[in-house]
Amino acid sequence: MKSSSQNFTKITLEDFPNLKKNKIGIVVSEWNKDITSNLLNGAQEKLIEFGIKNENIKISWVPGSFELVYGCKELSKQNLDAIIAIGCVIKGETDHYDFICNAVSNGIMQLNISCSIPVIFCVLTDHNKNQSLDRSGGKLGNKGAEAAIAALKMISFK
Ligand code: DLZ
Repeated sequence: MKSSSQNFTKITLEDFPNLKKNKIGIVVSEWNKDITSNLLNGAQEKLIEFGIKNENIKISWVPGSFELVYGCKELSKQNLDAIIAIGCVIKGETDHYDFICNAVSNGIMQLNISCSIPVIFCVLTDHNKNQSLDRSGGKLGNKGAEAAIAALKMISFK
């Protein structure tokens, strides 16, 4: 299996020596829950591996990826250091896929402009379920774990 962090510069525990007090919000979409649950597990495990306390990870569920933006906006009012938005949009027979992908990616980009904390984009936008399975703990790693690393890097950036 590919390393979940191979697209990023390699990091070690020493890169993030003191994350005991940092708080991270994760907003997760219920749509395609089998996939988003795996992404959530990947993110949570990676955050804990690097020293974030489990009680400092606030997880909130929303119905679908379209609602991730509102969920992240609400969580951004709490005392958190970063937010990860987790969703999975799979192409169907209509244009719904394009509308949701555009809305959620633009919405999260806007939050990154308006909020004082980073909002990490962990939304799979796949053409079929196999692509999503490959990226949520399958042969292409776990994008949730990659999103967790991105969140930690952005906390240290700040
Ligand atoms: C309606 C819909 C469809 C067709 N497909 C997906 C999807 O693949 N992934 C996803 O996260 N959500 C989907 N949704 C639900 C929308 O995101 C949203 O929850 C509803 O349109 C209600 O606003």
